[in-house]
Amino acid sequence: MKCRTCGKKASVNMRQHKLALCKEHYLEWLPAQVERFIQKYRMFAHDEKILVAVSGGKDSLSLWDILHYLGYQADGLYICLGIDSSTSLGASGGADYSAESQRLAEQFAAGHGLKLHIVNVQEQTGKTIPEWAEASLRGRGKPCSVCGLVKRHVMNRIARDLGYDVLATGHNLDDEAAVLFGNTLTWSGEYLLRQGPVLPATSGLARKVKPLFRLYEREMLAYALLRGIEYIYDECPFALGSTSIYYKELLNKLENDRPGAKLAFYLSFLEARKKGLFAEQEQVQQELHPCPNCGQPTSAPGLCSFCRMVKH
Ligand code: Q46
Ligand code: ZN
Ligand code: ZN
Repeated sequence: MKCRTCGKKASVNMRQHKLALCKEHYLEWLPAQVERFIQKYRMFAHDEKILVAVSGGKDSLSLWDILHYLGYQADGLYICLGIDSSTSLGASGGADYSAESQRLAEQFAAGHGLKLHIVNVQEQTGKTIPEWAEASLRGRGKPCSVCGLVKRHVMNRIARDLGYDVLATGHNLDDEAAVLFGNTLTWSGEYLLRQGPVLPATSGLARKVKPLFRLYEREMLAYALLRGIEYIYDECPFALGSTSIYYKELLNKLENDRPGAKLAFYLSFLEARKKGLFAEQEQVQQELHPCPNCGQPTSAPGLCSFCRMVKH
């Protein structure tokens, strides 16, 4: 297989794009793609301040790397969840997941001269994520819903308090297609409506964007490896056995037989939405009001779910 640009031996072959590239040209191609999507979906401009949610994994670190390379003003935010080897709740392995991912995020920031904000959930709320999950779920189920709630709250707060215009996350096409697949199986109109590469700023919350949403997981993996980015290889121990991993595997089977199917699935959804497939749901948007404690918009009467959880 030869590089389409220079004819040298290719390092990455992308069947879905009928494109093979050598290392040098792949490392030029991928950021150029990201720039094209930033423009096409009007994610942000060069004079805006961007906050990248960095987990220490390959996608978020690569996103930060690419935005820096493209000349955007992007700072990082690492949220320490307190997931370590003492974590119970049925998770196996993942020894010191949080400590190791924080070390890698800090190492990346220092190596590139970038600013990284660090928020420690335990210091801020008195408990780690597994402890919050234990307290609110009493050992039933995974801590992921609590974790998602806390991460969203912290990201919104930091973006608002420090004056960031945009919050960027490293979700790739495989992540987005798996969520879409799950929402489509149940035709969850409300969730489908909230899916997309750009969530406009509302009620004092920064705009949320996913600049990698059209890139396949394996394209991102190739980028991180070829760029020599050191990232945490293990997933969070609570991700093991999740339905989203199962959906990813199903979609990979489909992709294997029909290269490009995953991307087509996601892009057709965006197209259908643009044509008004969910117009009805769009009209019954929930009324939001600011939480009397933290000021973040919420649909719940009284305190938002985060403040309710932390106050108890
Ligand atoms: S970090 Fe948190 Fe994920 Fe771990 S506890 Fe679940 S939600 S799996 S992206
Ligand atoms: Zn080449
Ligand atoms: Zn609140």
